[in-house]
Amino acid sequence: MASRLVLLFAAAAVAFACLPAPVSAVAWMVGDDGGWRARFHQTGWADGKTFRVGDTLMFMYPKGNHTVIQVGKEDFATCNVQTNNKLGAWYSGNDVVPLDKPGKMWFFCSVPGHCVNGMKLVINVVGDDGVPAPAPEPGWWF
Ligand SMILES: [Cu+2]
Repeated sequence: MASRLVLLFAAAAVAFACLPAPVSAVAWMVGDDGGWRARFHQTGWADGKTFRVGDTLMFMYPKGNHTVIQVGKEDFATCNVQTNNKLGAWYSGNDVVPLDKPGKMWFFCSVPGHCVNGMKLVINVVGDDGVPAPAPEPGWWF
């Protein structure tokens, strides 16, 4: 009986070890401790980071000082805040933005003068496909 139990545990352990490790979603604190702030683009915060579908961006700032507006590429380039061009808009100062599909996302602050002074962020979100699972360690029993 006891040996059968040990066998069961061993089988469970092997089965568990063979499961692919799930890629856990990341909640990105935009700007880290400095938060979403003036001249954000110059910080290079997004450089070298890999944003994936399922992750979230968290924009932290004093409510009323800034905004988070998602726009298209053209409006991002020109800091166009005049028209009804918003793909998304957040104002709470504690804004959680889900990254729900692959592709580029453009954000800026709509407070006058902020975007033109560089308070903007562009990220590239990558999907699950095209990201190969890590190869298993070969021959650990040798
Ligand atoms: Cu701002």
